[in-house]
Amino acid sequence: MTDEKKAEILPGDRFDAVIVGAGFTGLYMLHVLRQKGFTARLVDAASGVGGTWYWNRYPGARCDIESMQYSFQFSEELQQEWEWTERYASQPEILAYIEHVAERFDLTRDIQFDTRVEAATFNEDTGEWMVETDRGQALHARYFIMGVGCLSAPIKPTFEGEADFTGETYQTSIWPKEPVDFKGKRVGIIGVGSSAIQAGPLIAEEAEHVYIYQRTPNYVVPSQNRPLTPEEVRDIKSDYKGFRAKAYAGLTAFLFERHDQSVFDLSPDERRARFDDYWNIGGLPFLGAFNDILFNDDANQACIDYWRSRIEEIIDDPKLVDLLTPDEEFGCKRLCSGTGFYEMFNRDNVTLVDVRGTGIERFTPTGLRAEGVDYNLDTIIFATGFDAMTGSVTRIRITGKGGQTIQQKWAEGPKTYLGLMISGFPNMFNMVSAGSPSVLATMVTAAEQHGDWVGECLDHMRETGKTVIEVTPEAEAEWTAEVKRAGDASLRTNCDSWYVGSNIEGKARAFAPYIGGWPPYVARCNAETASKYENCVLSAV
Ligand code: N01
Repeated sequence: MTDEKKAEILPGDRFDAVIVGAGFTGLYMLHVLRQKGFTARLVDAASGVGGTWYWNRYPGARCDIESMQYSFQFSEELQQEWEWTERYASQPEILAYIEHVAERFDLTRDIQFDTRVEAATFNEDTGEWMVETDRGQALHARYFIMGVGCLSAPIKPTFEGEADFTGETYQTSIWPKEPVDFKGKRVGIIGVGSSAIQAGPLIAEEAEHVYIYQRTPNYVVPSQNRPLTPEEVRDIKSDYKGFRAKAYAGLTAFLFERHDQSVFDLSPDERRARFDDYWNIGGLPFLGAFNDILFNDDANQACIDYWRSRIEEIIDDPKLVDLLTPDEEFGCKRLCSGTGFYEMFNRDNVTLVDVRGTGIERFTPTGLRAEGVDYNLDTIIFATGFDAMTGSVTRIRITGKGGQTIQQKWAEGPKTYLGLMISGFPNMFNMVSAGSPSVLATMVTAAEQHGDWVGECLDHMRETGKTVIEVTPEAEAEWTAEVKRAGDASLRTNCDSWYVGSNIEGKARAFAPYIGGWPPYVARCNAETASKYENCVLSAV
C-alpha cells in the first residue's frame, strides 16, 4: 500500500459515519455507504486491510469455511474473477483477496490505518458521536459503526519470570509479518485451541522439539483440505447466485449437506457408515451427519464414541488418546478442524504436556516450569485465544446517553437488539458480533447482510429527515431473552468456552452469538426494516 492511498489524517474531521475495523465487515459497510453517497472514515489499528486475517499470520492459519463461500457475493464480477486455489483458503490467500477487494472498489482512500480508536462519546445535544483515536484526533460523525470482529481482542496470560526468559516469544493472534525460523529450536506452544491445532503440526516439521502445553483438550476433526478442481469451481461459478441462495436458506448461511435424521434413526452399522462419510467430508460439516448431535446427550455421546474410535486408529499410545479426549459434549466448543494434529503426536519430536494440575507455574531464563518440571525452550508461543464477542467492543471507552459506558451496559453480558443496536447508545451499530449469528454463520455473508441493513436504515433516516435512532429498552430486552432462549436450547451452553465468555476471569457468563438460525434472524431484521423501525425511536435534533 502506498502512502498516497492512505486517507489523510486531519484532526476534527466530520463524517456521516465513522467505521471501526478494516475486516470484511467494515470494508463492506464502507462500500455500501459510499454507494449511497454518505461520507465515511474507516479507522483501523493495523497498517493494512484484513482485520483478523491481517493479524493471524501464524503458520497454518486457514479458514474453516470453504473458500467458495467465505467470500463476498455482492458483486458477480468479483466472485467470477477471483480464483480460490484450495477448498479451505490459507491466511495469505484470504488476505490477498481482501486487499484485492479494497483495491478493486477503491476503498483505501477512506481508510485511516495505524490508528486505534480509544473512545467514542455520544453527544445528546447534537446527536453526534465524537470518536477519539490514539493520534489525538477527534472525529465527529452522526453514526458510529463497529466492525471490530468477534475474535480480535487477543488475550495473553502473564507468568512470573516472563521478563527473565532469554528466548523468543510469539502470540498467534499478533504474529509478525516476517517468517519465524524454528529450525533446530525447542518450541513450547501454550494452548490447544484452533490456532495451536493449525500451527503445531507445521512447526513440528521444522523444529527440533515441540512441547504442547494442554490444559483442556479439544475435539478435532480432519479438515480434508485439498486443491479445488477446475470442474467444481466451474460448476459453482456457472450459477454462483443459485449456489449462494441455497447457502442463504440454510441455518448457518453456508452450504453443506445436513442430514435431517437422528443418530437413532439408523442401525449401529448404518450410523458408523454415515459418520465415516462425514469424517471423509471433514471440517465443520461433520456436525451435519445427524440433526441431534448438538441437541441430544445420547446422540452426542454416539458421536464422541465414533470420534474416539478414529483417534485410537491414528495415535499409537493409548495414554495419549486418554489425555487428548475432552470430557465435554462434542461440538460444545467451536469444533476444531485441522490437518495432521493427532498424527503429530506419533512424532518423536513432539511431547504433549498435560497442565491440568498446577499448570504452567512460571517462566525461567531458559524456558518454563510446568507441573513441577523444568522445560528448556528457545521459543514460546502463546496460542491462548481472545476476549471473544465483546472484548473488541468493550476495550473501547464507549459512552452513550446519560454517561453510561458500554462496560456498565454489558456488565451482565451483552444486551442488544438483533445484535445491531443497543438501547442508550443511539446511532451506534454493532456489526456481526454478540446478539447476531456472526461466528455461527459465515462472517462474510453476515457482513453483507448487516451492511445492507444499516445502509437501508441510514437511507430511511435521510429520507425522513430524522437524525437520531435508538432501539427501545423493551425490544432490546425481548431480543436478549431470545438470544438466551436459543442458546439454552442447544448443548453449546453446557461447557466452558469463549462462546459463553468463561475464558475471561470475571466475565459474565452468557452465550453471546444468536444460535436460533440464519433464516429466522434475517426475517427479523427484514421485518424491522419493513416496519420502518417500529422497535426504535426516531427523532431529529
Ligand atoms: O483460542 P482458544 P484459539 N495455561 O480460546 C489455553 C477461531 N479460530 O485462538 O481451554 C495453559 O480456542 C486454553 O486452555 P483452556 C475459532 O473460532 C479459527 O485457538 O482455557 N493454557 C486453550 O487451549 C476458535 O475457536 C481458526 O484450558 C492456557 C487455548 O489457550 C477461536 O478463533 C483458527 C492458558 C486457547 O484456545 C479461538 O481459537 C484459529 C494458561 N494460562 C482461530 N490460557 C480456524 O480454523 C489459555 N490457555 C478458522
